[in-house]
Amino acid sequence: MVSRGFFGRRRPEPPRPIPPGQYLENGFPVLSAGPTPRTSLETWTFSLVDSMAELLVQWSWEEFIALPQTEIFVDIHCVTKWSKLDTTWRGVAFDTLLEAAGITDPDPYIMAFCDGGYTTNVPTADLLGGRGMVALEFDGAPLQPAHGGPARLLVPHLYFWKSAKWVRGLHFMTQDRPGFWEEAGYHMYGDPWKEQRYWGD
Ligand SMILES: Nc1nc2c(c(=O)[nH]1)N[C@H]1C(S)=C(S)[C@@H](COP(=O)(O)O)O[C@H]1N2
Ligand SMILES: [Mo]
Repeated sequence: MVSRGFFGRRRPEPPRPIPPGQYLENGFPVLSAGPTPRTSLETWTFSLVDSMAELLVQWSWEEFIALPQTEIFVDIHCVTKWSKLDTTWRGVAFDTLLEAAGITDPDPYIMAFCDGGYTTNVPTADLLGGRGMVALEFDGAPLQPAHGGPARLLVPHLYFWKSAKWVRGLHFMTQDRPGFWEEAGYHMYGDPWKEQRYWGD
């Protein structure tokens, strides 16, 4: 199964433009605000929570990996100025989560929450149409713990801090609110092509 949001348009071969102020990185730097949490897959769950803090749905690991998965092929851009081209990810598209949960009219924002306490806010529309997923694999292998394994949010068209590692669920919100880095001065939206790095950009 292939997601149209990522495969629908043909991209030029590298070298191709990268967002302003970025440089190309061939490795895969690890950037974490704290230690790598270790949650056993027996107790791992993924939850969707509504704006009144009511649990809408909760999947166990076994249930989650049984959901339909998609593969995506994208460039990623970190606010610390590295960009990495042609990364391959596999996971469960946000559209699939909504469908599985029977949610047809989601609130306009989400706050991703994670093991370790990290949070980040994203407009719901930015996750729709194949543009956001919960990634379980990178480059054909299970996501390494340092890179967010067992599961991370992936929103590749926004700066990479929006791609929350060790994600455990999404809180829907009726209004936008800042997450961990957004409270500390990072931009509320974070479009790399507009260099929306910090407040006021
Ligand atoms: N839970 C959690 N997710 C996180 C972070 C974090 O500190 N904790 N750092 C963010 C930032 S600032 C970046 S650039 C990317 C880095 O992902 P990587 O370590 O896989 O390169 O993860 C994002 N997701
Ligand atoms: Mo970052």
